[in-house]
Amino acid sequence: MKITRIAHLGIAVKDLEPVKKLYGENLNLHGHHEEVVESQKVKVSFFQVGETNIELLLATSPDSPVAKYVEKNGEGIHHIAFEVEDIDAAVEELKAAGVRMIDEKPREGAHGARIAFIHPKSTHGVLIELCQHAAGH
Ligand code: CMX
Repeated sequence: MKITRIAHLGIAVKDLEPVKKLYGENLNLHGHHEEVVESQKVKVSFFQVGETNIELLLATSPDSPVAKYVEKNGEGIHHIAFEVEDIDAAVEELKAAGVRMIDEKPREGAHGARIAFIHPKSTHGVLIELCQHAAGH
C-alpha cells in the first residue's frame, strides 16, 4: 500500500465549543469544516494544519464509540488517519497479512471520504484509520 500523508488526528472531546475556541481562536487555525457522520454517531469539526487536519470528535449518542472512549479514557487523542492511494487494495492487503480490521470493507466517513479502521488489538494501542478522499479534497 502507499500512504501519502497523515490526513488527520482525531481528538475525542466532551463538548465542541470550548475546544473549537482553543484551536480556532487561541491556536489561530483555519479551514474550518463541520459535519455530522450519522453512521459513526459523531459530529466532527476539522481545522487545517498544512496538509493535515485536526478532527475534533463529539459523540452524538451515548452508544457512540466516541462516547465509550471518553467515558473510559477522558478527552484526548483518539485515532490517527492515514491517506492511502487505493483503500480497497490497502484493506485487502492488510486482511491477507492477518491484520484484524474493524471495517472489512471501506465505508463512508467525513468529507465523503472512504474510510476503514484497523482494530486496536492489531495496532499496539493506537487506533488507525485508513482513508481515501476524492481528488481535490
Ligand atoms: N485507541 C486505542 N484503543 C482503543 C480505542 C482507541 N481510540 N478505542 C477502543 N480501544 C480499545 C479498548 O480499550 C478495548 O481494549 P480492551 O479490550 O483491552 O479494553 C478495545 O479497543 C475494544 O474497545 P471497545 O470499547 O470494547 O469497543 P467499541 O465498541 O467501543 O469500539 C472501536 C471501539 C475502536 C472498535 C471502534 O468502534 C471505534 O472507535 N471506531 C471509530 C469511530 C470513529 O472514530 N469514527 C469517526 C470517523 C469520522 C471520520 O474520520 O470520517
